[in-house]
Amino acid sequence: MPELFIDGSWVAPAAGGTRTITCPADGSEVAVVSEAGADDAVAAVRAARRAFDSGEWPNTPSPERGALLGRLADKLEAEKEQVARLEALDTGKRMVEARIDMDDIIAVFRHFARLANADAGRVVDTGMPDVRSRVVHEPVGVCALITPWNYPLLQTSWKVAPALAAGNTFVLKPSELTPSTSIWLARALDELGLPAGVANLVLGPGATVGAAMTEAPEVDLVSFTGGLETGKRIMAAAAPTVKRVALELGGKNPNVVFADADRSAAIDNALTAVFLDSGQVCSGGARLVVEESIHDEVVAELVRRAELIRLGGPFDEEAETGPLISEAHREKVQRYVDEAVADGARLLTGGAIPTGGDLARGWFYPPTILDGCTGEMRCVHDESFGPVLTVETFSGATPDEAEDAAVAIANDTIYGLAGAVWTQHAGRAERVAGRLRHGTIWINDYHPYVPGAEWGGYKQSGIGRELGLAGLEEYRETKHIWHNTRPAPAGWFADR
Ligand code: TXE
Repeated sequence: MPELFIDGSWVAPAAGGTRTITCPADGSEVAVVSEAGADDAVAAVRAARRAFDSGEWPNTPSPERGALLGRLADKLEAEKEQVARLEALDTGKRMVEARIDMDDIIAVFRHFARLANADAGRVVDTGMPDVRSRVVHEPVGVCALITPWNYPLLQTSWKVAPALAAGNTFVLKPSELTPSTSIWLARALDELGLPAGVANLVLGPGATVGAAMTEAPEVDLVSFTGGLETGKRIMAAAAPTVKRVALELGGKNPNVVFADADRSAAIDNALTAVFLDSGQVCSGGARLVVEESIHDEVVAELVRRAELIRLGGPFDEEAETGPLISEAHREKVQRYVDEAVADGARLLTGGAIPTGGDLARGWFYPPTILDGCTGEMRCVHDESFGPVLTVETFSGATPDEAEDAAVAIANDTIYGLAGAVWTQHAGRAERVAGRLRHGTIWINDYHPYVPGAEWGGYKQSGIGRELGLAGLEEYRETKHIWHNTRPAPAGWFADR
């Protein structure tokens, strides 16, 4: 069966293209899937338009829309192991992480299943007894959903679940590198009886398929998660038809450690912050900003622990993290490290591609720590999106000055997705959390999130929010309805 899902049918690409998907951990073939062209994307967008304009889904009662998402969560729960395996093979990540991703995805579907019939609108008091004024929510329309490769089905669930809960139709384009779980999703929605044309799936490269979706005049909203440069291109492509855009464009996230922090918790979490999923996490804590007085001790311990981290493929029970997504991505990470060293950063560990044993078959890169970094270095202000920790220090003649210095460094970035502060001083924790210009702040923790809380970036990390209630509102229009129950002439212009 071909893997494009357009207007309720599984169809082959018009030009008959295919793509071989390989596992980044060992280069083995995972699948050969259909590869769409721009024409297929346009056909999918038009199907979604028809399903929105004349189909039943936008007018399906919201509790029914929510119930479908609940059944989708049940289905994923039942098929969790199989879907986790698909995700692990496409991304190279360990099965244990893929299973955690599945649990997160189930929670996301359930969150939006619950929200589907929440917050239906509100009545506005006009102060006029004969006028009923109310604000109602309606679906935005046709959504183009474009997702990346690091958390393929999770990022997709953040978009598909609210899009469906709000009554929209959509065309989904996953990363060309990791399509398998999006194919599972389209099959699941088909089996659950979603009307034809509501959910459409096209597979293929961003430059052709993705661009056709963002340019199509029939699309009302583009929701994109990916790199900053692609995000700018998408905004520009959406501009001529003034589409709504929702963008999550990654971050360069500071992890600020004060001298009074719980040392062992701060060090242990600093490792997870940056090396989880080999650094391919938009909220990864790739910038350690540490108070000078504890720098040596913290960094020495980080280096010791980083060198203990075991790399391996999806089914290696001993492995603690996996490969990078592709050879091209690994080369990019290596360039950042080489350039940092040339700029004066001190390479304390890592920094070289493994050449022996099983690791040589995949796109592995070792946990890497660069000390003596400054804000001018590209490795500090650009997203390397690999297992690379840069270390910057701060100090001050007084505690307040140290606090100001830490905040200044942590905010010195064009991004603003996430950050953390480690201190046992409650007042300092709150003050710093309040001053950091990032969309998520962890105090004495790193990485956890819940579907009930909004996620998204300040500054160039993006536009809009996913999850929470705002994550549903992205997919809703707001309409004001004014009803005069006692019509009368306005009398503004004279009746001559
Ligand atoms: O991402 P792209 P890439 C960052 C990270 C990484 C960099 C580049 O720094 O190194 O981005 O990664 C589709 N019109 N993040 O090149 O290009 C593409 O097909 C429409 C952060 O893999 O942004 C894929 O489906 N779509 C991030 C999706 O965009 C286009 C996660 C993401 O790919 C397109 C991943 C176009 N012109 C990478 N060009 C995060 N925020 O978590 C590409 N695409």
